[in-house]
Amino acid sequence: MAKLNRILLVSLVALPGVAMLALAAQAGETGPAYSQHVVGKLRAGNEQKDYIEELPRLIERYDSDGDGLDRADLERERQRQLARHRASKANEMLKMDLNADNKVTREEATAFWSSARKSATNIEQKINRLMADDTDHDGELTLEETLASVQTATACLPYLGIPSDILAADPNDDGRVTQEELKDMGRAIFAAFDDNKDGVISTSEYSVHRNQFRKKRPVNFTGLPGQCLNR
Ligand SMILES: [Ca+2]
Ligand SMILES: [Ca+2]
Ligand SMILES: [Ca+2]
Ligand SMILES: [Ca+2]
Repeated sequence: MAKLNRILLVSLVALPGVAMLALAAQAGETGPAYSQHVVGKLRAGNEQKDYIEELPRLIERYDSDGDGLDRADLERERQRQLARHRASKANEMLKMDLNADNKVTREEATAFWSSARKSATNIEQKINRLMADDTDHDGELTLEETLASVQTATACLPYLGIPSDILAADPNDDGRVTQEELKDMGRAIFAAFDDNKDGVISTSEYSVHRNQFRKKRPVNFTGLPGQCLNR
């Protein structure tokens, strides 16, 4: 669980939504917005029909009301992710609460981690990391302190792993990407790859254009509060 938690935190921090926006602006990228997620579904050997038929799946799982992908869908998914993350941190903390008072002391954490296989230094490091969330420094890490630390750490994270760039590439910019718009995006991308217009993406067409699309910076939709964008 601790490992999972670390992986989640690393992946949360590593995804550069806001940084990407800044870089794109610096690089002065122009041209039509496109979604890396939509490009990413295209494979060498694809016929247009097969590629386009796959695309609805990109948004179906988020678009729970079936009216296209909009900001509310992204926000709901983001809230789900963050709630899972809070639950995971609370679980980590509570399993060390050996006397069941909803607080963890250094003594409890030491008792929890003590084992012949861990060095004293290793345990000390773990405890220091844990107790860094004891924000009032009273020697007791409460559940509230744990949850508040997660909230602070994640408040300005972008839409992680959620295809928010599809919304950023909305062709008519009305804040909603319908299945038909998504397919239109796919058709445009397919046409950009299919140099000889034979309706199939050959291996060489794929590799040439995949590299070109990687160099273009996709537009990202962060949807984050203003104070987060200035960080
Ligand atoms: Ca306790
Ligand atoms: Ca405390
Ligand atoms: Ca739209
Ligand atoms: Ca072709």
